[in-house]
Amino acid sequence: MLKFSLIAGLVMLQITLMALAPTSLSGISLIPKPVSITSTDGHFSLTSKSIISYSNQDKELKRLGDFLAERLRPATGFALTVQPTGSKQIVGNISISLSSGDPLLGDEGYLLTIKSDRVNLIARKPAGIFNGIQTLRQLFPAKIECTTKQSDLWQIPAGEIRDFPEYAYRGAMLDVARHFFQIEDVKRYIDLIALYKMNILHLHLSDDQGWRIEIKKWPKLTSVGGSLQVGGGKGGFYTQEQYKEIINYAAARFIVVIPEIDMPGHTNAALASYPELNCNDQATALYTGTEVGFSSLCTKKPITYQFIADVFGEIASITPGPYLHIGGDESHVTKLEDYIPFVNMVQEIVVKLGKQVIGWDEIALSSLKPNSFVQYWAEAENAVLGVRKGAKVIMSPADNCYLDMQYDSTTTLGLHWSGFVEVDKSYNWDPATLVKGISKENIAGVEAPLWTETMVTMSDIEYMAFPRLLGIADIGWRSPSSANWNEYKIRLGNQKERLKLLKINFYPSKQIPWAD
Ligand code: IFG
Repeated sequence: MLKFSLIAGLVMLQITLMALAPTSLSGISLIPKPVSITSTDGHFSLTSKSIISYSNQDKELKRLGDFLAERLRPATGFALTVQPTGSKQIVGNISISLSSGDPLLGDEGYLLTIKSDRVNLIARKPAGIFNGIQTLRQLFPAKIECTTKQSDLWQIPAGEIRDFPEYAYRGAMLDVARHFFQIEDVKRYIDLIALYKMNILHLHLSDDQGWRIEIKKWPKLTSVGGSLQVGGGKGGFYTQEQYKEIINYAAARFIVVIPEIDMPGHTNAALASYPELNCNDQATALYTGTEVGFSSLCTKKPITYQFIADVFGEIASITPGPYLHIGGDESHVTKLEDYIPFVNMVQEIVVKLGKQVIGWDEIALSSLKPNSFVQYWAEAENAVLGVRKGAKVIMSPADNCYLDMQYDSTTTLGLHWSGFVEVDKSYNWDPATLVKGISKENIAGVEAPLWTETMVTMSDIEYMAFPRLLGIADIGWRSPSSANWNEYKIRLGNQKERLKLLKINFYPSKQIPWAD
């Protein structure tokens, strides 16, 4: 009798769980929204016997197979061994392989085919496999993100997802200068932006309140300039070894790090560290307030350019990515006739180092080097000027993308100089039509800056970045024709359990129908 009731109970559990499983592949809420999803009958079940196989004895694919296995093992409790293809093929396999068969997929796209007996993930490049893995994670029930074994049915409805990004540059910026964030927080931010297929991390490494990267030739930049932060608390900085650790952690997730050393403005930390960088040869006091636009390197002094060459020289030598960000914003105390030749000189230094220049939109006032990017944040006419001078634009309009803008007047963190930015405002904009004179072919992509004048902890960062960052990630990836707030807000609401299981301290906006 007991045996019978036990079996009956298990059958009931199976039926209940089956009932909860999504009925079709296209019924699953994915962010970013894939380009195309085709549902077919049946479903794939991951079981304790499943293995992850990778093709061509490719060590990068082996690493990606391990990355996938490490994300699926905790919640499933399955061994999920990672083996080269050719080992015995059993039902329940996940196979990953490279194939140049589908040119439209580009470097970051993928083809994910889910059949009842196997899942095949194909891409032209490893980055595509990585993006397919992020989608695969979202196809399993949200409990896949648990760190302990769950008694869930690890099923995915059958079908096919063919996917590739709209923009090549899909970024998030983290200001570690106003408040310093330890390397663990930066790595967590990298993990979180990678979940949503972002591929750029722009680190704002210096400002009036702090210098956060070791420069061996100018050690007081960190010993003095890195000692404090907004509010007067203990600051901090990354040694070059730690910076390289961040670079490698990001690279393993196909994220390029863009270091920014802001100049000529936003430089009080440097000016407080070295008297000779000041026109009057007197070091300024360290600054722990939140005003902007009051500082400037001394554009007249040759030592200023030696300083810049040393700084960017050391940073370029430990930055594999092609870009250096020179800032250039809010140089309110630098005369325009000094600002323009200064920015021209800095661009020469960057290009001599073999890197591409990125700057905030004000740098468009200078004569831009080829292959430069202007980052549109406040003045559309600067960005349009940049386009006229042959630059590409990174779209970061403060009205939509600044994650430090308060959601509304009750938000205790953040600022509101660019207005309140609720979740709909960060989603309801189209980079390709926002500014007259800037069209799709002028745009490198999108970036969501997070300034930290008012943010002290990772929890603060998560509260302001999530869920708005997901909308900007969606804009960067999806095809523009799929822009639809009423559809998106439901898709976002269905991410609730996943966000909670990832322990993300997200803002539960009232605009979103958060799923139970
Ligand atoms: N503008 C400043 C940032 C920061 C921001 C806060 C840019 C390019 C206001 N410059 O945004 O340093 O203070 O919202």
